[in-house]
This record gives sequence, C-alpha cells and structure tokens, in this order.
Amino acid sequence: MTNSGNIVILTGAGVSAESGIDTFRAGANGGPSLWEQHRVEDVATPEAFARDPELVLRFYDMRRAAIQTKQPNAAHIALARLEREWPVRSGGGSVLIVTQNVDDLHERGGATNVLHMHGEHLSAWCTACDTRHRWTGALIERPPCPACGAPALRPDIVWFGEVPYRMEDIYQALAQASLFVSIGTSGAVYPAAGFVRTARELGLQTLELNLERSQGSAWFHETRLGPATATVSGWVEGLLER
Ligand code: BJW
Repeated sequence: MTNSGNIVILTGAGVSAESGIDTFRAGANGGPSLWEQHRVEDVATPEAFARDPELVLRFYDMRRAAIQTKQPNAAHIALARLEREWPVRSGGGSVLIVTQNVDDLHERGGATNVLHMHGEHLSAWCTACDTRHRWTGALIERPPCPACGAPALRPDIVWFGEVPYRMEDIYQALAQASLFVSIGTSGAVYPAAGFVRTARELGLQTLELNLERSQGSAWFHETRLGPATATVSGWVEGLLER
C-alpha cells in the first residue's frame, strides 16, 4: 500500500437509485435483471445489436432521454465535495471516481475526476471512423456521424464481451492509492467486481457502502449498509472532519 492518501471510489447503479434511475439487478444476490422484458445480458451485447439493432437503439434512446430528466442526489454531491476538499484535508491526496454508471450525475453533481469504465449515455461512437461525439438526441433514425457522415453511430456503452474503458488507468490508480471504496454495486459484473480483490492484494484499506450485502462484501474490511444518500454523506463528513 502507498501512503499517498489517494482514494479510488467505484460506484454502481445504487448511487443513482435515489435519483430515480433503476438498478440492473434485483435482490441481495444480484438476481436476473429485466429491462422492458429483456434480460440485460440479452440486450447489452454486440450480438444483440447485430441481431436486432432497432430494438437496442430504441432501448438506449429511451434511457438516454430519461437520464436527462434526473437530478444528482446527496451522494453524488457529497462525492464531489470530497473530490474538492480532500486534497487540502489530506495534504495532497487525490480522489478518483471510477463509475460503472453510464449516466452523467457525478459530473452534474460537481465531480470532475470521473472515469466512465462502461461508457456514457450522452456519447455516440461511430464504428466507421472510430470517433466519439457528445449525443443527447436519438440514434434510431441512423443520423450521420458528424465526422465522416456514415450512418454508423451506436451507443458509446460497453456491452458484455467488450473490454471496459481505461483499465490500465484504473489499475494504476489502485496501485497508487491507500483506500478503495465501493458504493452501490452488486459485485456481479467483472472486471469491476474484482477491484476489491486487487485492492486487498495491494494492501489498500477497503470500505463498502451499499443498501444490502453484495456478492463482494466478504472481501471488504468494512461494509456499511443503508441508502447511498445517507451512508455516502455520513462517510464523507466523517472523513473531512476527522
Ligand atoms: C443501493 C441503493 C441505494 C440499490 N443506495 N445502494 C463468468 C464469470 C465471470 C465473468 C464473466 C463470466 N462470463 C462473462 C464474464 C464477463 C462479463 C461479466 O462480468 N458477466 C457477468 C454477468 C458474470 N463482463 C464483461 O463482459 C465485461 N467485459 C469484460 O470482462 O471484458 C474482458 C476484459 C476485461 C478487462 C480487461 C481485459 C478484458 C463488460 C461488462 C459490461 C457491463 N455493461 C453493463 C450494461 C451497460 C450499461 C447500460 O446499458 O446501461 O453495465 S451491465 C450492467 O451491470 C451495467 C452496470 O454498470 C453493471 C454493474 O451493475 P451494478 O452497477 O453493480 O448494478 P446492480 O443493479 O447489479 O446493483 C445495484 C446495487 O446497488 C445493489 O447491490 C443494490 O443493493 C444497491 N443499491 N439501491 C445504495 N439507494
């Protein structure tokens, strides 16, 4: 473990649940998830997109529109405060938020050091020229790519079987941190579910904040249960006032 004071925070769907964005999996053990009668594992794959692009594009258009009506909650805002105040409070430590979430509520809550390992709803990826573009509208009508004009835009989302973004940056941040905190994730989806084990191997302190025990709870030094708006705010206040 380094004594850097650096903190790596992994967030999942639970941090946005109280903003009105549905989580993926039901129940303590992360049982099957249903989105509009579809299992997430059936819709969020490149194979599903190849088989039925209209279904997948319509599904993502709907969710892209929905997240723009949601607001950050007290947990997003507390994490942004931690990011701002921790460097001074700790004498130079940093805060990196690694989020599995594809909404933009961390940013709208004021955070700036956010790594979206599973992509972003408000981004479209052109599979013809490999460029990415901020996107707030629909993709179902196959609009042309702003860079090359090809009708080849897809949601900039990491689907099952695809490699999550910036994995090297994440492992490097873990190697330079002294604390790993996991918030609102079921620990069902890899590689994010394995970060706590990496953190333990590296000697970091580990803390889980979740509504209920997750598939990864046994790996953490400590788990605090409750809604994120309460547990995250309480943890941040405690850390900054210590
Ligand atoms: C609250 C709360 C409140 C509620 N307050 N808490 C077999 C074994 C092991 C692995 C595999 C395997 N077969 C295949 C794999 C790999 C696969 C995988 O993990 N599959 C599993 C299903 C087994 N993973 C992949 O394919 C990934 N890629 C990969 O592995 O590439 C290989 C590689 C990796 C690294 C280097 C080199 C190569 C890609 C995964 C992509 C995931 N994509 C999705 C969909 C995109 C987003 C979208 O469309 O919206 O990302 S799936 C979905 O799950 C989404 C999420 O980011 C992700 C994680 O879900 P999350 O956030 O944990 O949500 P939930 O719903 O599961 O849990 C919510 C939690 O919140 C719960 O615990 C609640 O209690 C809690 N909660 N309310 C606090 N108010």
